[in-house]
This record gives sequence, C-alpha cells and structure tokens, in this order.
Amino acid sequence: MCVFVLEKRRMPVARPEPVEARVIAHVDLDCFYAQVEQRRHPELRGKPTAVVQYNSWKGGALIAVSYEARKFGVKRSMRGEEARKACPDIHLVQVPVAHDKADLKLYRDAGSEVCAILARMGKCERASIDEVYLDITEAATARLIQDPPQCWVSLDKEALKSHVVGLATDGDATVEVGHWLQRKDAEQNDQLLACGAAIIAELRTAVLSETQFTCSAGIAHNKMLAKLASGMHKPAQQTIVPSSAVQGLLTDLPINKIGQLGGKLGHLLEVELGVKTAGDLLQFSEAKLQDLFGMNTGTWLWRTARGINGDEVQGRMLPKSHSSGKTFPGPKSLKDLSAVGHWVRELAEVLQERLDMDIEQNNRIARLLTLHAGCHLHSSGADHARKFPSQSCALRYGKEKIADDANRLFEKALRKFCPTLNLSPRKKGSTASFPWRVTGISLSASNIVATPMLKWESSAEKSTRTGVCI
Ligand code: DCP
Repeated sequence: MCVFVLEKRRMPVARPEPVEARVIAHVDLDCFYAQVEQRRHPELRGKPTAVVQYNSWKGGALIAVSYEARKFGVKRSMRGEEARKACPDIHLVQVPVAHDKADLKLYRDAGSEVCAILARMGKCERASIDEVYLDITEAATARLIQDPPQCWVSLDKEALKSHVVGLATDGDATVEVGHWLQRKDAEQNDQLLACGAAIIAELRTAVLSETQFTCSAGIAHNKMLAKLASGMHKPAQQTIVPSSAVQGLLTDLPINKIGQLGGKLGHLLEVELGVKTAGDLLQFSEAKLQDLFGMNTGTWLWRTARGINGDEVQGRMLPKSHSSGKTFPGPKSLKDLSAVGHWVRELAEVLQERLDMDIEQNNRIARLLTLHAGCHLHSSGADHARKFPSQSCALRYGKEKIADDANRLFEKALRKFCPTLNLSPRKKGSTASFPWRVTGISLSASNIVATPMLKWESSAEKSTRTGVCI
C-alpha cells in the first residue's frame, strides 16, 4: 500500500521509452510578449522593453522583459515603477485590453505563426502560448542516411553555436562543437542528435527570417531532457543533451525544475524524504518508491531520476481548452453576487468569442464548461484562505447560456465551500455583507472535439448554430 495518498488524475504517467532512440526538441520563444511588441513597434527593437499587465497599480506588474532590460536587473517580479528605477530608459508597453481585461489574441496568433514554421520538419505539439515540442526523429534519421555529419563540408553557423551538455570547451567553442557534431567515432544516437541540431538550427533561422522572432531550443532523446535543455542557454541559442551527459546534468538539478515535480509531489519528496535534487532520488530503489507513492508514480520517479521519459509528442497544434479569466486583487476583490454576476457575463462573452473562432477556423466545438475561482472566507474578523472547489457542467453555446450556467456553478461551489451560507438576496437597505471575497474567476471550455459537418454549412447556418445549444 502506498504511504502518500495523491490525487490520481494529477499524477504523471510512467511510459517506457521506445527501444529506438528518438530526436525530440523543445523550442521556447525568448521574452515572447516583449518580442511581439517590439515587432509591432519597430522603434522598440534593441531597446529595453517590458510588457505590463492591465492593472496599472505602481506602473503595472511586468509579465515579459526583453533581454536588453534584463541587463539592468529588470525582472518579471517587479512592477513598472521599480523597473524604471532599475532602468530609466525602459519602454513599458501595456498588454492589449478588451472587455476590461487583458486580450492575448495578438500573442496567441504570433505563437501560431511560429508553430506553422516549426511543424515543417516533424510532429509538433503546442505546449503553451510560446512553447513547442517537436519529434524530428524521421527527419534526423533521413539526414543521417543521406548526409551524415562527418560528410558535412560546411557547417551551419547557427548549429555551430550549439551548446553540448558535458562538452568542456576551453578554446574556441565553435571549433570544439564542430568537432563534436562531426566525430567519426560518434555513437549512432549522438549522430542523430547532431542531425537534429542541424535541423533545429535551420528551423530557428527560418523562424527569425519569417517572423522576426528569436527562440531557444533543447535537443535530446526525450521531452523531459529537451525541456530542461531549452532554458539552459537563452536567448537565441540551442543546447544538445547527449545520453552520456544525462546523469551529470541531473545530479544537482533541484527537483522543482523537473516538470510535474514543482507541485505537491515535489513538496512531499522534499519534506518527507529530504530529496532536494534529482541526484538525491537515486538512493531509492524502484520498489521503495512504489511502496511510498504507488506503482505508477514510483516507477515514474525512478525513471525521472535517470532521465528516462517515454512521453510522446502529441501532434497537436491547437489548444486543448479555451479559458477566460480575471483576477481581483486586494481591494478589488468581489464582495457580492451581483459583482460576480457582472464579471461572469464579461468572461462568458470573451469565451464565446473564442469558441466562435474555433468553430470558424478549426471546425471544433467544446463540450465542458468549468468555473474556477479564488475565494476567501472571513469569519471572526480573520481571513481564511481555503480552496474553492471548481465546478463543471455540459457546455451550452451562447454567451447568455454560458453566463447563466457559470453563475449556477459559482453558487453551487459557494454552497460546498461554505455549507452554512445563506445565498438569498439581501433585503433592500441591508448593510450586512457577504462573508466571502472573490479574488479571481476563470471560465474554461474543454473536451474539444472536431465537428466535420460544420465545414459544409453556410456562414448563416453557422451563426445560427453558434447561438444554439450544442
Ligand atoms: N506570461 C504571463 N504571466 C506570467 C508569465 C508569463 O503573462 N506570470 C506570458 C508573458 C511571456 C509569455 O507568457 O512573454 C511566455 O512566458 P515565459 O515564461 O516563456 O517567459 P518569456 O518568454 O517572457 O521569457 P524567456 O525568454 O525567459 O522564456
């Protein structure tokens, strides 16, 4: 029996790695929103720039910082005023706004442009607004057969600038990287990575020339290692992880840097077992980890400590869900049902717009509506933070229906959150306030499926249908 009980659906799944080595890349755009704004306002190119949130308190919270601004110590944790103190010449651009909240369409579309280019060479999974996994095994294998690295006469400048984990470069790094890429005695897996590095260098060059965006990449034999590597050298660089360097890379790696160990599982490892790095995990046998965390999670942890990860690149360029949310920090928190109702209507309208766009562009519909909220209960003068339960129901199309359903979900969640609460409307003139504060609401539409039939409908039919419950 496992000692630590964890919520199953949130646990990573242990998948074995395929026998044949794969070539996987993780590509991450550099200071993404800042680059999008620098492209939109060319006068900002090369200048310290940051994108600030919609809320303008103390100059707004920074959400993206250009690398020119980072040289002055400007960080994402700062607000505009603090950033200006560190870098008086910084250009602060406010995120676009619609419906009184941040509108990310500009950035989402820019991410799609990049995805379309990266997908030219293999299976492409859009992992977030500015991150993509690529499985380029086939392209790398074909290149190894037709044009092996040791026969390359000239080497792509971008490929030569690669970093190779575990390769000591005392002299001219590009010469040593060139030797590594073209070694005659290299094992086949390293030769595949060399071909992968050449392909990714070409794709990154294409992204730069076609979109003006720079990106960084990690190239390895699995998703976990590729993701770790893409952030090692930024901006506009790429990093290769040969199998021989994996253990060295992981030994001192803090566990919270590994995807899926940043949350409760990572916290348990640290607090209960004193595990701080992936290297610390090596002392536990697979059987011991299975005893502690269950069969699946135990095996996943054992493999993760050794850099083994069988997750597949999903071949998905479209998002798995749509969401629309807003936070109401401190004094802006919502204090009654009518304020919540107002914001639920605004968010429902934005969500419906995105659902319409998905039908229009991709012939897809979503089937599940979920409401998440941050809520604080205050009793006897003290604020108690408790987790507000998320609630879901079948999604009905049309902004009014979404708003009605979301309001019902909110009230249902509130009753679970605080069973003794009286939700009936306050009498006119009553000064009694609700014993809760809402600090954030988000509506999401998921369980998205294709609707091939819609492709053949006229736009008039389509607009009728979007107003109808599906
Ligand atoms: N973002 C946001 N709020 C956050 C973090 C990020 O709105 N708390 C947005 C702005 C970022 C984009 O997401 O530009 C991508 O986030 P990343 O974490 O990938 O960071 P950047 O791309 O900005 O910088 P880096 O070059 O370090 O990846």
